Amino acid sequence: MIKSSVTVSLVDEARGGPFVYWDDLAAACGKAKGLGYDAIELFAPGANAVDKGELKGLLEEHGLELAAVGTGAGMVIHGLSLTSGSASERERARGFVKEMIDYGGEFGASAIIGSMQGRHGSEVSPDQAMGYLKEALVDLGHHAKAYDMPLIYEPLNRYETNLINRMGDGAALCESLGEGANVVLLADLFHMNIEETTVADGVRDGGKWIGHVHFVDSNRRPVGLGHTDFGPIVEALKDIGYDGYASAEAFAYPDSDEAARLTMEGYRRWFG
Ligand code: LER
Ligand code: MN
Repeated sequence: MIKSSVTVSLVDEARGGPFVYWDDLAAACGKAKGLGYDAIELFAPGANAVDKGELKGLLEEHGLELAAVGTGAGMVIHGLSLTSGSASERERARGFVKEMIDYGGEFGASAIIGSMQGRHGSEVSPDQAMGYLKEALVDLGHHAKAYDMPLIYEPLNRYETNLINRMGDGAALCESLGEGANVVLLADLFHMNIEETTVADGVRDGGKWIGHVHFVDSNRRPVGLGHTDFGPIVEALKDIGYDGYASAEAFAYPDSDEAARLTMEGYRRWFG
């Protein structure tokens, strides 16, 4: 059974980014429950941003799960990257992610490596960057084992990373690390719309490695407001036996409430 989730951002520096609810966690939890969501996905400034007791209380009050926690604040606030040319910065990046793994882990939620993967460039060759990325994923996947949760790695479109853009390459990376590395893939339907031959083929290429889905339309607006043909994608997700979250990571377009409502309508149509 694929479950529904909606993103909540508390990161001021990410304003305008693809998150449905903003700023007010308590209000977002109330609204998510009101629409029938199973979970929220939290994008927070860091592991100390929301008191764990407060989050636990809100989740319990509204009968919600924590689907996953983002780690991108390490990049957007602190400029950290797991593939930086500086060893000390790579170490700080890993430290930031480990704190987020520890935070989410207590709620049974995985941490997501998206923009924290960084990119290769003048100081770091493509081979070096891939080496750093693999080392980091192995270390962080190992760290996540303490919570019996996998680490989620997200291939991004070419404008956000030059490391891994397609599900097939992500699957090859996971394959090279092995099952024991405890790393799964995030299939973000927006990035895939840019990079894959067809999004459904991308889902099949990711196959058993896909552990999380960002459920969004072609233009990063809520499901139903772009040109994505969801039928074949949903078919492919069923074929690979996916049973994680369909998490609304979309622009708050036309506003947060409508984006959340439209995504739930799409979720019920495609997975209900
Ligand atoms: C970034 O574009 C993205 O899709 C997020 O899920 C990662 O931080
Ligand atoms: Mn995403």
